[in-house]
Amino acid sequence: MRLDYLTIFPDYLAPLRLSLPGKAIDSGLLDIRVHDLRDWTHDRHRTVDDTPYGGGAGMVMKPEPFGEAFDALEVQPGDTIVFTTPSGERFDQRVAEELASSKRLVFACGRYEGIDQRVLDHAREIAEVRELSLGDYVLNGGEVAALAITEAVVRLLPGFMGNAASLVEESHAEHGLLEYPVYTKPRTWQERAVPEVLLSGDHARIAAWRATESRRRTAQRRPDLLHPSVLDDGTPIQRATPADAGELLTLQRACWVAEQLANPDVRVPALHESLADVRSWLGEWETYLVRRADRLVGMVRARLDGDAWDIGRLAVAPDLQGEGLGRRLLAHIEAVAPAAATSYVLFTGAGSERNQRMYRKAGYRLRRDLPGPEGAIVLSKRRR
Ligand code: JEB
Repeated sequence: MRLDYLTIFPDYLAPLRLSLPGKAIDSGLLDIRVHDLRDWTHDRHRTVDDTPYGGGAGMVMKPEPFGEAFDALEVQPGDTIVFTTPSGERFDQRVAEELASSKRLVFACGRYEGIDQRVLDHAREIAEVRELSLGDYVLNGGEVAALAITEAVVRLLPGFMGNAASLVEESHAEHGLLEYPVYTKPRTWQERAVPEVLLSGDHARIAAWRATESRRRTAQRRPDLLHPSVLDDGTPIQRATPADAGELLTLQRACWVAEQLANPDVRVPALHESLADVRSWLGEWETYLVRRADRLVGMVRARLDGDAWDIGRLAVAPDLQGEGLGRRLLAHIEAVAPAAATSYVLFTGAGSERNQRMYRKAGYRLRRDLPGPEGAIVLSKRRR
């Protein structure tokens, strides 16, 4: 694989030669070339930046040096130009695998406020382009991101890691869980013992322990990996903010009206709540919502009460009821329950057949032993 780097700080990329095995470079598996972008300037000051059109703070990298560099390096169709940028697609293992199948990667490392947009538009006409971001935090330039991406890609190249087994074992990470904790000698260190199961020699027990630890860690640290917060059609389930209070109140009222109209014989308990009330409980309840076509169509909230995850206000816009959105919101709020929760508890209107049927199907059982508000019944379910 050929790797080119365009940067105004070529020394910043010197670690490449340290971190990638010399063997891979010497054997020709890797051909690494770091270029000083200023080599393609022509003025006395070797200028690579200029003020932004439209005004604003900071400087923008001018297009000509990049354009000349692409020409000089004979970037061509089939090559991939990687722009590291805070506004890029998130770089992850899947992207690393895609990049690993490329013959040549050309990293364009920006600085200042970024690179003139026309460089990207031009790049798309001469090669494949990926705009990639390491994550949601701000760096001063693209070099560190280019280093990280390189390391993640290069270790995937066939013949790079002498150890084939360690690549196989990593399929674990690709199953989308965090790694289990690892231990080595000595058996006891500073009064801390290695978990007994790992010394047992019982491979089935060890595998089971590791799987449990992986899940526990993932649930605690990265619940998003266990339960991607999107509906089947890609609509995100988002955390509510105080700015959503008005729409949440409107959705609750619309649901109350629909519920009362559907059950004229029962008196659906009214919600006497103001906008200020909603804003105030949003601070105490973890609340999620779903928007469709810029309209709030679903919500649910929960908070921890002892070891119970107290779920409530599950609401779906009346015109969208019966499409499974309520079930998905329920599954979501269950999935995000903190590790301390050992059961789910919720109230529902005593007269609401439909809701009760949905909760029963989701595994909830009537709890006559637990107190609930007037006109409501209490349901609960053990956490698995
Ligand atoms: C990458 C870069 C800058 C707005 C603010 C700051 C070129 N995950 C990441 N965070 N920051 C970057 C990144 C990646 N990949 C990154 C390239 C540049 C930041 N800046 C500074 C630009 N715009 C300039």
